[in-house]
Amino acid sequence: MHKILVTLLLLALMLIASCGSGNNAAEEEINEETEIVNIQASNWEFDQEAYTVSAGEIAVHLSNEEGYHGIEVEGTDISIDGDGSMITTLEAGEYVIRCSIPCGEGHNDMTATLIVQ
Ligand SMILES: [Cu+2]
Repeated sequence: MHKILVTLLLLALMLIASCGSGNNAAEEEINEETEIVNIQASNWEFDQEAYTVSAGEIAVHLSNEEGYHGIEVEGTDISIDGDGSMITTLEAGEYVIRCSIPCGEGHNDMTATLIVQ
């Protein structure tokens, strides 16, 4: 009887350990120098006209406050649908942020600028 209990306990520990190590790609490590851009989307605008960051590694977070939107940043590999995050490296410049999901009448007005200095 005691052996069975010990076996069950070990199995439980192994399950917990394997869950804990199952990192998904969205949780890539963010180092201290990574700049974070928080973008909030609603119908039909982003919360800022322009977002400014320093060149280098940046983490982009998109959250939908209202409706269902996404972003694409022209000239970069940034593409997020709905709520999500992406890490990428950008050179200095100005990039156009657009909603990537046909979200209704104001869709074409959903643009903003990402300024990388
Ligand atoms: Cu849209």
